[in-house]
Amino acid sequence: MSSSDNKPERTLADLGVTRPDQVASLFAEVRAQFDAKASEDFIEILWKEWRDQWLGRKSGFLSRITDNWLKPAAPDLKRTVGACLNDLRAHVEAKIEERRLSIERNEEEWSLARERVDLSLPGVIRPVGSHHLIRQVFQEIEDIFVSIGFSVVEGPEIETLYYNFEALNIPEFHPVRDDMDTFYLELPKGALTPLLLRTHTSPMQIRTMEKQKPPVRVIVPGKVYRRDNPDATHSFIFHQVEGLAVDADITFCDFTGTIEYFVKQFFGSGVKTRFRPSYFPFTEPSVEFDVSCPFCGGTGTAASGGTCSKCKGAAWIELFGAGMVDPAVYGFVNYDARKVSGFAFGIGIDRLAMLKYGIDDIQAFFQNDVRFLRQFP
Ligand code: FA5
Repeated sequence: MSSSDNKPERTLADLGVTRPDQVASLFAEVRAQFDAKASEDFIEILWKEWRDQWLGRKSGFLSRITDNWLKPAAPDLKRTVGACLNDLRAHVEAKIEERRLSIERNEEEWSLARERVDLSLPGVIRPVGSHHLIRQVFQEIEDIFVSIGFSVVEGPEIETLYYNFEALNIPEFHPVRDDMDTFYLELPKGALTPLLLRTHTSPMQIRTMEKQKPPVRVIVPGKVYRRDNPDATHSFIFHQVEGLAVDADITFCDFTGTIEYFVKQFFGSGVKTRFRPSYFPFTEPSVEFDVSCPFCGGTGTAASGGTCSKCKGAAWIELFGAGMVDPAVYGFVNYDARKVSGFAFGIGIDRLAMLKYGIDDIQAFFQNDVRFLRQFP
């Protein structure tokens, strides 16, 4: 009922209603107005407002009709007003309840619809991370060496001069230090010994032998640091895997056989290895291992007929340094050089990975460009 149409606020006498048929048509008018509203769409809050407007105890339309129409009605109209009011009340209450139920039903349907799981919808794709290629190559190498009896150990990246140089037979003014004179840590005044970021994983040869009596068979994967200017094959952080085997009767044949086994497992049985004399202060004799170029099949000629771009026509690619452990090193770890022998190697992992996976620039490993990383899931 509109507020301008405030008939329930006035008495029947005021409204000029004096006959029962006028009463009936007045109630019909009120009922029509109620019905017009009852067919509208309700949300719960509007339904409550509507309910109170009609059924509110004091100011609801039905209470106003009771007070203003029924109570003061002339005796000859009272019966008709009473009957019409009862009809109207029953109608209003039933309709209001009906709408309440329908609101409740709608809400249930809504919440069911909201909660319904549509299994036909595409799933949420959560990107799964993967290991960095360097980590994967570490794993490949570890698997190969573990399968022939080596164990994996790790060591500190911050080293003393003793482990990084001296115990490896590199005394203070040895020219080899020039390449490796590298990142020193700023220490508080009075610190006992300078510390540096290790330049190779070889200090772990010493740390391992200090802890363990022969036989020793370990590999040491890890990060190393050098003051090298970055270019396509140099980085100031890179990765190595150190290897060390020491026992009562290890020979040069054991050494080359082990390396050959590793290289064939890693690159495939088609590759050949060779070694050339080299020099490291902590191995004697020292060698550089080369592998026949896996890209041109060790011919130096690319499939197109031109020079192989990977080995530059040399047919061989330098792999890593190695050698038989220099007896002088055993002196630093209290091994009896007359009773033991062994070999050691230090593989540069970044260059090895570049070679195997055809990567042209070492810097790609450190740039974290997902377009690069995604190529090695
Ligand atoms: C050494 O570091 C010796 N410790 C290896 C060794 C261990 C010899 C045990 C004998 C016995 P070298 O300086 O050559 O050796 O480095 C080993 C490998 O590290 C190189 O073959 C190369 O693959 C890699 N490497 C060296 N410098 C860099 C650099 N700046 N960036 C990326 N890789 C490097």
